[in-house]
Amino acid sequence: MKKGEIVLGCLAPHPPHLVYAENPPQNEAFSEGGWETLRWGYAKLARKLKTIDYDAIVIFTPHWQTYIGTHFLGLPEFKSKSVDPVFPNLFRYNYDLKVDVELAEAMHEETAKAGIITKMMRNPDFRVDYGTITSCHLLNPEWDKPIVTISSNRNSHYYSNEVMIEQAKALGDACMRAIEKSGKRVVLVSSHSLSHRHFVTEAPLPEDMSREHIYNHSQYVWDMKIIDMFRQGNMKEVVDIMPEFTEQTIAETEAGGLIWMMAAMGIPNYPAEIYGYQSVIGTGNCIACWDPNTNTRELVL
Ligand code: 2X7
Ligand code: FE2
Repeated sequence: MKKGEIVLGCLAPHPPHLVYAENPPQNEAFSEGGWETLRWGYAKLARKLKTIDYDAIVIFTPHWQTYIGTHFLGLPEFKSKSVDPVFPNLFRYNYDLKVDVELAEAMHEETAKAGIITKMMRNPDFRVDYGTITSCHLLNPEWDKPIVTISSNRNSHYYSNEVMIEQAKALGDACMRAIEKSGKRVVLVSSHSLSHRHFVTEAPLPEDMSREHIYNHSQYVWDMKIIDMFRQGNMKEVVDIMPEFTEQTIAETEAGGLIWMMAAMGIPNYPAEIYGYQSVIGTGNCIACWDPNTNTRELVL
């Protein structure tokens, strides 16, 4: 069997506002739009994905939080309504998604072999988190590929950002070994914002773009510094600076998604493709991807 490989790694932020703004038939809420810079960026990345031959999407989400170990979705189908606990006015999404259970089990097995506590989620009534749904919807609105969701073990909170990084690296290495053995072509997705200070009161009309701006200037400067490293292909430095960035900007990188993805991809030393940056309720959101294929890698923005 041919060795499996990671064909793309995507940084895919998941504010539910972006799905709300798109008005897809799955979501009950209605909007007049909003956050176009991010939505148009997503549409461009979704078009690139359509040109790539791949078998499954593997997504790491900070909104499925597990306190004992790392969990993997482990049933072929999950179908229900996902209601955002903070923004039920924006996000009440009817999902029906397929899971690549074979790949999830292979990653679970390699993760256990690496000494990480891990479990398969086999509860048919389990409610899939809105991070998974939002990022997957915007990357692949047709939902025509199976996914694997990986939970975020709360290492940053239980221990420290440094422990989180070590654990996320070990998890990324384990997932890579499983992908290689599977023979599959896989897209990785790290679902999160960058800086994460946000407003505490919502505008009367959520999509009123006259109210949207970054929370404060220092958050913006940090985000730009990190994005510049993405552009330079300096992911080793991003990994090194991650504890400080996470602490200073309360970033959603605290869950470990970016480090997990970078470790699985061998810490890329080539430039990321940047698809957009915009604030959502004051948080900093960047859409980016790392394309290991030199023939298809582009300078997007
Ligand atoms: O989960 C989120 C997020 N990460 C950023 C912005 C707004 C809402 O939800
Ligand atoms: Fe989030």
